[in-house]
Amino acid sequence: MPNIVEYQVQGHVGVITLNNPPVNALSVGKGLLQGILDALKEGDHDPNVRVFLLIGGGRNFSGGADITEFGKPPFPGMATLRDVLTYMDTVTKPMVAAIAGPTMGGGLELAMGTHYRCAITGAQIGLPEVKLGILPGAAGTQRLPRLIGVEKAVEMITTGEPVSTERAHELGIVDEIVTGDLRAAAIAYANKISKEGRPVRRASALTAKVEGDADAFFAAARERITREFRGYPAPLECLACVEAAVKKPFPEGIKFERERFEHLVRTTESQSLRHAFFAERAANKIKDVPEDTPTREIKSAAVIGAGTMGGGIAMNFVNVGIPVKVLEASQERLDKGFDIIRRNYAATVAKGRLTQEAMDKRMGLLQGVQSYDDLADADIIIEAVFEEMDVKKEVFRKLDAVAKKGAILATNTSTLDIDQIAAVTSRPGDVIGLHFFSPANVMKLLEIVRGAKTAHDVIATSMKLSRTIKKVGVLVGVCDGFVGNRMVHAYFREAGFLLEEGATPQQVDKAMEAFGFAMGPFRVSDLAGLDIGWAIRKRQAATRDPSQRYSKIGDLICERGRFGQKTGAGYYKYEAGNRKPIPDPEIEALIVQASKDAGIERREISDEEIVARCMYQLVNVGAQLLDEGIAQRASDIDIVYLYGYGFPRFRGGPMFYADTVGLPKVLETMREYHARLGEFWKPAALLEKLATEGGRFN
Ligand code: 3H9
Repeated sequence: MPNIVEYQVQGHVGVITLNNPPVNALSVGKGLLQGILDALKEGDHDPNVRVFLLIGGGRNFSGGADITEFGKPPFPGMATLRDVLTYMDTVTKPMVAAIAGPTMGGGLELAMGTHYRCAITGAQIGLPEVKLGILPGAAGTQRLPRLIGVEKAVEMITTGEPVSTERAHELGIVDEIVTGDLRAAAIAYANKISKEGRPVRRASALTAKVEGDADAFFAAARERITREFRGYPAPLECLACVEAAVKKPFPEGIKFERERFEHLVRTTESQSLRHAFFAERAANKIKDVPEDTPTREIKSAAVIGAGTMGGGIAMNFVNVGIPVKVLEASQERLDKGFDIIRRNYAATVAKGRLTQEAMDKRMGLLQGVQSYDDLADADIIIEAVFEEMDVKKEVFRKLDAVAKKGAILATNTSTLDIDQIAAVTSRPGDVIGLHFFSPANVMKLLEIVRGAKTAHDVIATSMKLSRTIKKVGVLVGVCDGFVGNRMVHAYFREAGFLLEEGATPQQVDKAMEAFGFAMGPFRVSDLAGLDIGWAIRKRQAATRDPSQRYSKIGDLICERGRFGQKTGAGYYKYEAGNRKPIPDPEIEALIVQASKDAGIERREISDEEIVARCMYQLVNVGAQLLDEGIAQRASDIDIVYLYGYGFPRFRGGPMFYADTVGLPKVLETMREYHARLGEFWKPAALLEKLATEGGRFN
């Protein structure tokens, strides 16, 4: 193992190499920053050293500060990034940074503390701190606007989006693009700087300028950011720091930035966003399927069904260059399905987000077929047919007969028992659930459902596939509705009870939207369509326990032919060609009557109660899923909600939200609801346990 920082003098270049795989996070605790500081001091006193080079030992320069150290006690006696940068501003020999791979956050701040930056093609260069609910806290908000101008710096810092090597060169972050072996090229560049006698160039000595009226620029930016980033405090704080770069001298700007950083890092929003970052990565890890499990090759795919779901699923594959055969019963249905896909791509082309050439290439990778025999050579086959057990079983019997050995047989079911489906085949190990969320070409979540007999390499391949097709895969077990839908069922049910007790659809929606959801439950229902749920409820009516509370409001609305936006009316009414929901007195009258018929006296319901009741239903079912082992870990449930249900990221996911509220408080409220509202409110055993023991879900 090389030292975390290696210092070598090559000719007259003091080369400081960062070795902290996998991303060269700038760890204080492991001594990486202390190592850089020591090396700089040593070279500073060495007359043989004329120029410094900072370079990453692995594939990248640095991914930034070590996020795992945030919120931890400081490491006394160890240098921090700010200590290193303060010292760098006193160094009188030129310093060069060699940028490669992801060079982000503190990594870029360190590079901006040097005097010259060279970079190799393929780097991703940015200040993504805002995505973690913080701001660049090591002078990034002060140096970047001085280097590239205020407008562009505001854009980069408030969105957190990285730029390419070439763009960074255009902007003035990178001075020289180098090719070939980075180390050799960077040493040559450093030597050139030294030989030409180029001076030290401190970004801190430059002036951050706004083109035009600075006050007007910041006022407009503040207004836009407030509107765009509702619920997120960091973007506005980033802007305030850039404004300080314009209006205050460098040392004062740094002081201001530091204060705002310290404030943000403690906010619940930042804790939630950092949780989401690690949760997303943890979801890739499966307890009994090690990371080195061999995977099967997926070079071709097949989708059964060219409906909205099947078409959306197929698009994911052709988007990444994997050819797909789409099976339908008739040419007419194939034509209809392909037409929708074509229109979908054409809309993207019209918006300038896809070239016509790329669209043609993708369409060319789609092939319509009408016989199961045509699926024989596919590496993976995903069925997206009608959600009915017998239909699915029939499809799998046919697949078992035609699919090649080793093909993965996947079902897109959102509720049905994978084990029953697998049991009709002679190869249950090859069967898995791949639950895409609608619209399947847009939604990032992929619930990967393992059956009792699903083979480990099929699980590993599916997890890898989720990344290939740019989805976030979460492994779950078999139960009715899996993780996402089982939880959301309780959420919608509760929203219905709230109507019965005194709320209106618009009040519930407004409360949940103020909480952070893009749309409240009734707007979502109207968008998705009410008829499918109604059909399911009618099928289940015979087996429903009559002693359990049941709100009829959803059924009554459907009985009037109101199926949501597609029929121009649902919980709301809609004007033709307009998606804006309009509260409808007819629905309010229907709800009031329904309360009366159910013998419920309507009352004033606070927004706080609406949020608590909807959210804690999610949390309670989440706790049951954990207890039953359907979800591997609480953070997986959070990821399902963040990527599948538009859960506000700044709240970290339902389980993390419960942790931030405090489980004893959640439990106390649930017990109160249990006494008042009945069995659906019985606290889950795991919640009882954790709340009593002072534990957390995460
Ligand atoms: C900052 O810099 C603050 C300063 O302004 C101020 C300081 C005073 N720290 O994503 P991957 C881990 S804030 C700790 O799968 P990729 C990650 O958890 C920071 N750990 O790789 C994972 O661990 P595991 C600003 C980190 O190639 C492993 O590395 N920087 C960090 O797909 C591999 O990660 C950012 O926000 C970190 N900074 O993508 C950048 N970064 O294997 C955050 C990664 O145990 N990082 N890990 O699951 C990223 O965006 C991506 O990781 C990156 C690589 C693009 C770098």
